[in-house]
Amino acid sequence: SRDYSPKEIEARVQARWEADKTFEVTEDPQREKFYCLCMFPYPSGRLHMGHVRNYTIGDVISRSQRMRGKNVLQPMGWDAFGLPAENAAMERGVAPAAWTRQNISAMREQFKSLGFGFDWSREFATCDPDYYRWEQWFFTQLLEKDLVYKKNAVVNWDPVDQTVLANEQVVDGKGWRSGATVERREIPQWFIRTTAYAEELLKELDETLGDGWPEAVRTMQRNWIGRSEGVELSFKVKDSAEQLTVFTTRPDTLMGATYMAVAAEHPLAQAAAKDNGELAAFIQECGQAQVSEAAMETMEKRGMDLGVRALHPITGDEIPVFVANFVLMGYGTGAIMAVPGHDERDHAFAKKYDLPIRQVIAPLDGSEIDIQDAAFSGAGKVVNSGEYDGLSSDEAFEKIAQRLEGEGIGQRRVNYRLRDWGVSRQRYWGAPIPVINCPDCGAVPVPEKDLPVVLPEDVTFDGSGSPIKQMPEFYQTSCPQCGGPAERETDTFDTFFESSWYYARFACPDADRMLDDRADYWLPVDQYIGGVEHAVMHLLYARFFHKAMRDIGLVSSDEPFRNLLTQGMVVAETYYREGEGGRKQWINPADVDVERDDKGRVVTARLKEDGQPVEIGGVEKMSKSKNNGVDPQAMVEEYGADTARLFSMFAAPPEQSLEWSDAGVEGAQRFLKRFWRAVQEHVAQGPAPALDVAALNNDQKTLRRQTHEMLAKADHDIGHRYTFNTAIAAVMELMNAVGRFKGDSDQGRAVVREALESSVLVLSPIVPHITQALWEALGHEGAIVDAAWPQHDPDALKKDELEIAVQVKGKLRARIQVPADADKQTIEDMALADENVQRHVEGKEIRKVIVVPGKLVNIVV
Ligand code: ANZ
Ligand code: ZN
Repeated sequence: SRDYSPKEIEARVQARWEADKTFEVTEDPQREKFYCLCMFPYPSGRLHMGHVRNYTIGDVISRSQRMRGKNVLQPMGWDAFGLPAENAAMERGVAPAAWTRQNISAMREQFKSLGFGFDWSREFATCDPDYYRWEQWFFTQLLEKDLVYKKNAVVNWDPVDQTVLANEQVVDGKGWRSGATVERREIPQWFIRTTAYAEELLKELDETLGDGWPEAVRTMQRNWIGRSEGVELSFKVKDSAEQLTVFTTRPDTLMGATYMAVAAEHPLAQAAAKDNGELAAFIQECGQAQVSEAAMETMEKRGMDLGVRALHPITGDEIPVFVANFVLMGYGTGAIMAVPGHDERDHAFAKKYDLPIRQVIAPLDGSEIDIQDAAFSGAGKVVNSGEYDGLSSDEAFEKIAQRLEGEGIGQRRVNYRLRDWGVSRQRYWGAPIPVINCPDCGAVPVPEKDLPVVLPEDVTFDGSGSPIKQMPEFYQTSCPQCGGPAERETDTFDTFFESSWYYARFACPDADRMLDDRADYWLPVDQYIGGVEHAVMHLLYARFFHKAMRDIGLVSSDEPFRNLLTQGMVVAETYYREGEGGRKQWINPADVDVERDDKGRVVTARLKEDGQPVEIGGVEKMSKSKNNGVDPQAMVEEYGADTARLFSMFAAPPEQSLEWSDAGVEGAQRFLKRFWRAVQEHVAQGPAPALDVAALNNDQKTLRRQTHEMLAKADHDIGHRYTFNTAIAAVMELMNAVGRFKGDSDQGRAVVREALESSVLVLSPIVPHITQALWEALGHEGAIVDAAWPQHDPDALKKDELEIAVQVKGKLRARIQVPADADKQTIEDMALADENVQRHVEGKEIRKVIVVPGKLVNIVV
């Protein structure tokens, strides 16, 4: 048919992939594998444009790698546990499991309509008991290896709803449903000893991942792990047998320590508060404020003197000990030696409480500073420190550390900011933690033969706590060790637990163990693609899991994701009207008519419905809250999947943000129509004869050269650089050249055919449906994804003639065509023979002719 009809083509091509199981792959040790994975979605019910972009990038890479002959795995599944299902259940009175499974079905259909080449035979959802049974098993293995432990940790407690709240459910310190002030409660929770792998997690960032991960992500992980080298040293406490141990990264500043500070939870503070009501009240207050580390930097520093005095290890001076709100119990030893001259927080605190500030480090450049005014936190030269004066910070670090070690009161230490991973959640919709609490034996892991601990799915969910905490039939059981009555854990895993190993399970989704041999065929993932918002937690937990799986003997690689691509956001214009009380009512861009200036900026916007102006809010990330999302489903229905895919690959390179534009979408559609017509018109003239390179005339040679220039560029851009937009642009340019090309001669048709076929092949990973149809129209059988990726012919790139600029006295006077292999003298002669050049040199003496072969001739007169 002559007209481009995406609906019909896409349905037909997708049905064929399904019937032929085109994307189902098996392990083949003879072939090089390529595992391409996009971060799997949370099944919210509908795809958004961010998904379309993410999965199209993965699909383009997968398909092009397959055309390069690799055995490509591209699986898909569902990150199915989590809070939104509980919220939806409450709003709609449907069980989280049923809601989740409905959403999965709807989204699976959407994925299929977009034409992603997923191996659906490997699909699973993390809420499938067959999946989570293995992470329950893995947890028991970690327990055996002492990589899991239980300790008290703080949760948000809603005293009215009598339930633990997730951080997202605490709004301005109040429970989101009850409105009650949230309390901090300590309850026993399970922790994974991620810190046991801190050193390796850090080291591999530079080694294995150094060339495959974006620098920004590696930096974020490095900071999150936060390695610092310092000294742990103990101060004597006056009139006491106690010692006060601190961690410092700056032992070189020891002579500048003028006070000490401890966290509210520190035993020394707790002891001092026993007979000091005011202090006890202050400590209580400190404990209530929940502060992030970032807030810690900026918040007001507050504290109280404990009345305790420490003794300086070198001078023996008495120095006061404070409790301070900027010292964290969870880091180092929960106590610091404060050096207000050289630490900003210590300085602010000293100013407030009028504590002495001493300068012990001077800037290396000799500049004068006023230490009472501001802390100097850099390294420098030691001053006011007796025998250490004159040393550099580094030298003093060494000398003082040695001295403290010699005296047995100090110890060099490496500290990490990384915390162990608390995995207990007091929520329903998650994988049950496989532990049974026995009054006699304590916490006993559920034995392998009793796994999985299945989460009951047929529950009514009203939000007043997890249903399984109210189901004796779930939690009443007997102890696997002594057989006595016991109770199951009713907490579930943090959902990051599921997403930490799904990539490995895709290799062997039906294995009757956690992983089998197939894992080592496919792993590591060759290309992982997802949002930069997962730079730290997900990607760090998955790396931890991989190493722990390796040490249990399940995989042999060290890292899960060899290469990482973090795609940019999808952004769009926002529009609004002022509602009551000045509140903005966001209007969907689809409901707005706009006029733009010649730079494409919106100048006026009117509501379609009433023609009245609306406010222009600027370009922001597509989101529900700004109502600026575009529904991919509607777009696929209107234009087809190929247009959606082409637009999202053409509008920006993957790592940058992509701005939605109706004009861009229409442009993409227009191009596909032209492309379709060009191939169909060519085909309608009957088969083209075989290409005879030796018989081509100049125009034919030029078109052929343009084809091969496109191929060379596309190969690099799609296969290596992942800048799909520039590859698409190269094809568009070539199609323009084909449009201008005249020649119905046999060889003319042969070079056109080569140009069209090359374009169809190159675009096929991006727009797989239309190219499949055109591939067939060009007389080929089989799936285009099984065709070989086209390679350019280096000979075709050679130009017979080159264009050279001719300048007279530095001014451009002519452009001449010279044979590519012409020598300097020939070029000079040809330049001087040019008519226009002659006119400018006439009657003047030629002093010098400079020839830059391949580029230019400059004539000096
Ligand atoms: C004396 C000193 C002098 C410090 C100076 C800094 C600068 P990083 O690099 O992040 O590891 N510190 C130690 N434990 C703390 C805690 N629990 N809460 C708050 N601060 C704590 O930081 C280590 C530095 O942070 C340590 O070195 C300590 O202050 C502080 F010119 O000791 B320093
Ligand atoms: Zn027991």
